Amino acid sequence: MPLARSLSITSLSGLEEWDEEFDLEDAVLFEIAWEVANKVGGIYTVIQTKARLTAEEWGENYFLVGPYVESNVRTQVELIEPTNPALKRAIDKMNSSGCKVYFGRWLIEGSPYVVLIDVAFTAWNLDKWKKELWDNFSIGVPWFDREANDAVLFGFLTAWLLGEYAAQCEEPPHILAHFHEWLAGLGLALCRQRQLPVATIFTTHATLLGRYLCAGSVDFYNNLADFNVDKEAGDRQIYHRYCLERTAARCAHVFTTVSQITAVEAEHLLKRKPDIITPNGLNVKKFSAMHEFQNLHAQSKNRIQEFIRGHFYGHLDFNLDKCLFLFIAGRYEFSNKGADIFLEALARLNYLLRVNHSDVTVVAFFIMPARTNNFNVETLKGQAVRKQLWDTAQTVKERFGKKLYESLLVGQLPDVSKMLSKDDFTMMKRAIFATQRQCQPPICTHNMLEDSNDPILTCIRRIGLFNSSADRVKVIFHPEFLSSTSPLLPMDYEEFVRGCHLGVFPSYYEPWGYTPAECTVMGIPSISTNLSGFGCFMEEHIADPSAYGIYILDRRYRGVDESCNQLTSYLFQFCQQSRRARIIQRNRTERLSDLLDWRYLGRYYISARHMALAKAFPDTYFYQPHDSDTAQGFRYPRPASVPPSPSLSRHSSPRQSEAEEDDDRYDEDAEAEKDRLNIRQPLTLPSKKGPMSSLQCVIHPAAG
Ligand code: G6P
Ligand code: 1S3
Repeated sequence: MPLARSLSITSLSGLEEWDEEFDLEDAVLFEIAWEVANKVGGIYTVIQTKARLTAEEWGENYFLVGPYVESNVRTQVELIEPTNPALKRAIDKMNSSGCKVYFGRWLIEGSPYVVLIDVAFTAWNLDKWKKELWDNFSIGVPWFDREANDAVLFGFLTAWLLGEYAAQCEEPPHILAHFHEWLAGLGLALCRQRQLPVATIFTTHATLLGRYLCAGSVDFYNNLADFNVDKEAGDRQIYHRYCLERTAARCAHVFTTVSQITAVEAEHLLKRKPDIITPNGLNVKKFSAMHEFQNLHAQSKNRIQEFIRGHFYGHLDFNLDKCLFLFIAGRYEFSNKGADIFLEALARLNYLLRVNHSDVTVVAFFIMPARTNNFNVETLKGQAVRKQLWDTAQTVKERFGKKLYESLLVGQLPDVSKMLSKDDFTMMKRAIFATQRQCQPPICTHNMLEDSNDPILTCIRRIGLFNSSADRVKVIFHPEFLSSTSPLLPMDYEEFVRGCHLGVFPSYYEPWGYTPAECTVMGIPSISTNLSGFGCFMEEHIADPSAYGIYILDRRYRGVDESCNQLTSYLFQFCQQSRRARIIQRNRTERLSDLLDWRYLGRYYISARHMALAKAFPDTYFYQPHDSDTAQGFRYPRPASVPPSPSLSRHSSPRQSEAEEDDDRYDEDAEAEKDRLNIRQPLTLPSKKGPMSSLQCVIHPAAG
């Protein structure tokens, strides 16, 4: 009996309605990725956050397929018997033929089913399968490339699973298999070569060659059309990986990528234009109290301030209440992620704040994992000294309180000069002496293994940002991901982001970029670039992004030095905002979160799936392209509270008069309501231009 499953996505604070009636019949969806229940990078976030929506749509017919990694399974997966009879027979058959395939529920939102395959257990097949790969696709994988070997095993095993499932179905099945990234791509190519009844989708989250070329000194975007791709891949010893990636892209019924900029890259490097863009979303948490996220900011900021008190002990000659926390976080790719121009801009900002006698101090955090052998002593000592000062203050406070209480009990006002004893003073003096320090507060919180040639430290040595008293910009490099169990900064990443004022992500190579998106849904402004998928997406969907705290740096049409100046001016402008202006801006930023919610962005995945089913099974499914498939229909207007006149609108970030500075009690509700009403106006500007057109233009040389 065919199941009629379809999804209707309704309006989210003004986003256009979207209804798609599409009868999925008896289709079954397998979503295959190396990062299913296995955190490596951004693809994990895509799969994990999207699961709830996909499970709502596909119910019992949705299965994620990934590698079996015991440590992950122990903490994230509940192993159970397969629920689908045909799938159970397929898994049993594979297990009786020398494989180890597990079935369970992934304990995340949506609790999707997972099929986890132990690739190492079937490594005995590797040579045989490599030969088959060579015979059928002429792709030779060298023995020493462990990741590529895993890709071969995973590919053959997933194709085996899908083939076996098809064979075990009583009726001819309608299988839809969505493969993510080159590591999972071979399974797709094998499905096509074996002519399995499977509709296939391949999503690339970054191209292999793009990442490698950008990390070098190549002028990537201006030469996209001219690269000799085979030679470039060969020169970098990734030709076999590149072939696996390109084969998957070429064989798929539907090929997708996460942003328009990566679509253009894929068209040139993988030689296929994506059929649809599938931007990345997030699971947006909505608080019942409207300003709860502002309170969370204040709470998390207090915790960061505590850390700063310890880190800068003996040098706390700046006002913490006028201190702004900036951060960059992510995979440690120094120039791809823009850490290079961020440091340079910080040096320029330091100069500007000094010459303008600003009372603002900026602390810039670099959270990028590098090789270390643990925290360094000076950093740990800082937190110990802070703790000691706190304990001393508590002891003296208790003694003081006791004396005060005793005096009040006998009906007398205390003699204040006798409230503290000699011992109390000695204890306090000793605590103050302990805060003396001969060195500057450290830049790096850990002992780096490659200290002398680490790119961030080398750059800091060159630009001379050493956390000296005269510096208005201080730098802290934390070369490890954050954790709530850290003895230094016991906060998880989300809490930390909430407590900061601005995320800075001036990437040169960034197919999407989850970090600024995460900032946005937490109401924290961010800087991204027009070379990142996120930046381009926001530019396209928001009339005045900076008014919403979304600063988009131009790295496409400007040289490195010019981009760096622009970044400096964004940072300087940000430092000049009053507290009240920052609060208004955070409210606006948070209002954009619906745009990044899977409930809105999930529609592109849905379209891709319908498109693939209709291509693979034209007798059963029909697909009518939807207007919004180009991801371009909707545009947020300028906030109504931003002055409309051109002369006044130069600063689209909120600004106030001197009298209002630092007053954080203003009518947020009225301001928010004004903007919300504005958003509810009929939405205009559905762009009819093709998905790629905005990128067909000259791009300024980047590397420098
Ligand atoms: C939130 C809190 C306010 C606090 C403000 C600090 O909005 O609700 O009580 O004053 O954060 O903002 P700032 O940008 O100075 O960290
Ligand atoms: C990739 O991860 P990355 O940080 O190596 O995939 C992510 C998810 O699609 C994407 O957000 C990111 O830009 C890519 O680079």
